[in-house]
Amino acid sequence: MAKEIKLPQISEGVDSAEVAEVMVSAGDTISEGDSMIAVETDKASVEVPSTASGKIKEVKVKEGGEIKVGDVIIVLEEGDDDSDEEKEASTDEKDEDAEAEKEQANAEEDSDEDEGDVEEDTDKKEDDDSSGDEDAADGEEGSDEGKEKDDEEEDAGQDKEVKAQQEQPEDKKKEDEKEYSAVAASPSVRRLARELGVDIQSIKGSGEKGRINEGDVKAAKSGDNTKKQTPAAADLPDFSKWGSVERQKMSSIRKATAKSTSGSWTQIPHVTQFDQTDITDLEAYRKKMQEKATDVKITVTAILAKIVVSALQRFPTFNSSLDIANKEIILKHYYHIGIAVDTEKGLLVPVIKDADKKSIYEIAAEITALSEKARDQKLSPEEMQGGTFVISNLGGIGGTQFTPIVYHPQVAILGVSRAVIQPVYIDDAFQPRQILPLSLSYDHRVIDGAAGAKFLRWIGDAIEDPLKAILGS
Ligand code: CAO
Repeated sequence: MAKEIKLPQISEGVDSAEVAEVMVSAGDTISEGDSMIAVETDKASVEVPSTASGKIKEVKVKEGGEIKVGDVIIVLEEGDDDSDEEKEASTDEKDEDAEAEKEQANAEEDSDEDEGDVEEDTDKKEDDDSSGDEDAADGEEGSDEGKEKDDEEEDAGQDKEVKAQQEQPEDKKKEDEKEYSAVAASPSVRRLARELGVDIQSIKGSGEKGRINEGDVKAAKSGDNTKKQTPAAADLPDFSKWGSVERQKMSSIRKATAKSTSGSWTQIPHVTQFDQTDITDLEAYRKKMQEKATDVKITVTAILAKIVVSALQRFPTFNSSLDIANKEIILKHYYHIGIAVDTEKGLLVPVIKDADKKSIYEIAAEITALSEKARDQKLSPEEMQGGTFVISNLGGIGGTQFTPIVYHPQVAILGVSRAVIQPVYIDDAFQPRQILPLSLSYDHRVIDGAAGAKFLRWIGDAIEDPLKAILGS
């Protein structure tokens, strides 16, 4: 009898996840509790065990795909609950031809599905492209109508090129997927590979038709049984030619950071403005505040969050997003400040909601609570959403200056480096003052250089002389 094994609720508030690894294939015999797939969410990476035993009739998920709670992962033929390795091996061998046929059929089915995806994606890209072309046209003189026909012909040619460029990686993806589904190994062998941290895709199987056994995995771990990485696979040279290398899977946080930073970097024309401010008096004030607050640590970041909110209220464009398709700037009337937090697994940016309505004490307590949650990987998606501006304080770690990347779809980010005591010439004499370096990166489509310099100077002035900043000189 066929039984469908579905994705259970992985964790609270998480309804979908990315399939990071498929550990089983059609024809494998699996026992209850054996891992079928590994999924990754923003918060964690989880292996999903089977809730029944039997022989796998069909694997319904693909590596890299999205899966929702309740979606079918595998279809089992129940009753074949024999986890004995010997039997498993002979069953595997007997079924190998049928399995290969099934894999071939699956691969063909997948490639049909993929073709649908390519068309859908291409259509979407065409839409995106047309808005991009519109923007480009806007920047030119003359009527759009008069140019329309020429533009259409030109666009058709460009679209063909875009399609051709897009289809290439898709074809390669199909090839990669076929290769993945062609890896033949039992669940116990796959488990061993995971335990040893060996990428099963890279192992050359010594069994019949390239089947991978335990010995192959162990040999791969010691480094002498891996398939040669073709440079084309990742568009990289074979680094192992020059010395020993190790491949590490990117964590979900690393993947999310890679996606968001490269999206921001490619979409946003960045400018970074540098400045510095004398934080000596503010530090003295902070220490006084700290004496009154025994249960919360008043930090530079918390005070800066409050000052930044005042700056955003005076310079509303910095608290906006650009809607390029509609050629509008969306000004937000709320002040949700993201705080970049360094965690063992990578960068996370929890958000202090309505920072304008909170005291420095409340903001300080919230930063402590959210950064602890971030480091324990306990942040909920809501706690990381809705930010309007980010503060990235690297000063506790060190460095003299850095250029932060704007957090798309926001338009600006404040970088804070390490405050150091420096001699400053005041009233005909050098005096030791604590100087805090600041850097502001912004989207030049929305913010001009003069505005960037004024915004950052206002923050510097507010730190040095709050009364002057608030009341004006
Ligand atoms: N200059 C000098 N010292 C600083 C400082 C600065 N700019 N900022 C903080 N410090 C000091 C603090 O005073 C504190 O010293 P004490 O322990 O002696 O009191 C120490 O550094 C540690 O600060 P903290 O971490 O307790 O508190 P914080 O509010 O300043 O920082 C947080 C909180 C979450 C911003 C920080 O822990 C963090 O993760 N920073 C890294 C952010 C990051 O990775 N950014 C890069 C993102 S890429 O754009």
